Amino acid sequence: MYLAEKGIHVDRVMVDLKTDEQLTPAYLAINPRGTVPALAFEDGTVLDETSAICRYFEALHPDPPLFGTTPEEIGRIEAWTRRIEAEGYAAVGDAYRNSRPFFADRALSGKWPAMPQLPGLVDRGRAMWDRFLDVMDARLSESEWIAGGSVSYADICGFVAVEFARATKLQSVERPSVARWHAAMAERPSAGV
Ligand SMILES: N[C@@H](CCC(=O)N[C@@H](CS)C(=O)NCC(=O)O)C(=O)O
Repeated sequence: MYLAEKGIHVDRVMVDLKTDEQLTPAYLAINPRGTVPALAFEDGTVLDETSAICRYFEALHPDPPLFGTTPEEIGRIEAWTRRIEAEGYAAVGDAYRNSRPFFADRALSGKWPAMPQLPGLVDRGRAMWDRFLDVMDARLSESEWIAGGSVSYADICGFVAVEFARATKLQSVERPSVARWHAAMAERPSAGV
């Protein structure tokens, strides 16, 4: 979604998570962490974090800016992005990974020693998601976009978190300001890619 917003073309290879292709020797030779996405350079360097990959492209192509330009914008976008990752993604991830039989002994994504599922994290993840949505709703009742007056990487992160929650049937009571913002994000051409 970030690349589409920026109009950046990158050669991409799909990795099929449904068949655990990310854990095959061929993929682990590229990214030993066993997660997607990964950005591989010809010199063998690999970036294995989504935000880091986007920051790399932002440094190469600053316009249109999605990580802010003023010190205040940059700080606000970073603060919201980290919160969405640490609270939103974590909540959905905990509820999802600890409840699906497919992830038995693989409660953490990527290549780890056996990691048992902890059933208590399912309810905790749901409660965390609910609280997180309250915070998002309050923020979006006072601001058009998550980090301020224009769309930013924080909105992409937040949108993906909400989509992930919907896909895992986590969505609870509809929040009016989240709904308004979500509809605006869903209309962006980048949401369709
Ligand atoms: N913090 C990493 C997380 C990457 C991650 O966990 N990706 C998931 C897909 S959304 C994955 O690779 N899962 C592999 C697995 O479940 O084994 C990032 O933002 O790039």
